[in-house]
This record gives sequence, structure tokens and C-alpha cells, in this order.
Amino acid sequence: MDPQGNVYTLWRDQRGGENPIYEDIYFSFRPRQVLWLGDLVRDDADRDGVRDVGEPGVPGVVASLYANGRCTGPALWTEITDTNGNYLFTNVLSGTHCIEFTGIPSGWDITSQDQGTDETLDSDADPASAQIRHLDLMADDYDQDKGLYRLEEFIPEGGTLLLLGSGLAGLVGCARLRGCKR
Ligand SMILES: [Ca+2]
Ligand SMILES: [Ca+2]
Ligand SMILES: [Ca+2]
Repeated sequence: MDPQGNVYTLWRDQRGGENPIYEDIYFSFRPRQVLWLGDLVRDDADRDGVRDVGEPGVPGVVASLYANGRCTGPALWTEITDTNGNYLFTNVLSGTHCIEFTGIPSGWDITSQDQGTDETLDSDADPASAQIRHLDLMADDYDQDKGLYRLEEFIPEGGTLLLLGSGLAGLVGCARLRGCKR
């Protein structure tokens, strides 16, 4: 692949066993494609780095796309996450890109990167830089996501169990998550 995202492939096919009689040389060229890239910023309420049932999207976060692997120079496009926490860049050329997130709400931080084994459920942004670097985009990609958590409201696993409501109902409501929120 060249720096513009065009893909070149060269291979050969020999016939005749150990003493080949024929050798065919093949060459293919696949021009860079126009693709979609996104698509979610979410609340990682239990701070495990993985998207769980009941963890909603976070609206109003800014995602900027750069045509290089380190988010340098001017951004190509900027999107803001919608009410469901989704963002989507359309008409993105294949090749190496970087996404940078800004506008993170006050009192929130970025959860751990690349946790678990499911690329569709993890958080891909580096917590230190708020960037997803060196994205080699070769097909539509909807799995470039970021998890956030509320700093002051997280109670780690094994921490104090709070009653969210009255009686047993409140206890069950908190115990459903490994880390409970106030
Ligand atoms: Ca989670
Ligand atoms: Ca990942
Ligand atoms: Ca992912």
C-alpha cells in the first residue's frame, strides 16, 4: 500500500514441481476507496473498558479526522456526537488516518484502551491523548469507539454498595453493575 492508500499486489505461480516449466507473473492494483468511519462515544459506567448493556452514548463530543496517523496538521472533517453518542465520517479515502476527540464533558475521563477481545465493544482512544492513531482504513469501519466515565461517581468493584432506591429494589439496581454509580 502506498501512502495514498492505493494497494499493489505482485505474485508468481510456478508449474512443474521442482523443475518449473512455466512461471506466470501476476500484478493487481486496487485504487484507494471511499469509505465510512465511526461511530460511538459512550458512557463506560462500570469503567471496565467494554461496552455493556445499559451503558448509553454520550452526545456533544467532537471527533476530528486527520489524513495521517498522528493527528497532525489541519483536520479533514469534524463531527459532533448526536443524542445517541454516534458520529460518522462519510466519504473517507482508504489509507492511514487518525481521530482526535475533544469537548469531553467536565468531570469525565477516558476509559482504558483495547480491553477484552471484541473490537466492536472496546474503547479505541488512548486515554492520554484522546486520539485513535495509525488507523489503516481498508473497508467501512464502525468500530472506532471511545468510552468515558464520570470521575466523581464511580465506585470500583468491591467498593461501598449504595442503595439507589428503597429496600431490596435499590440494592438490586446497584448490584447489576460491577461498579455502581451514585
Ligand atoms: Ca463497561
Ligand atoms: Ca480496539
Ligand atoms: Ca473498537
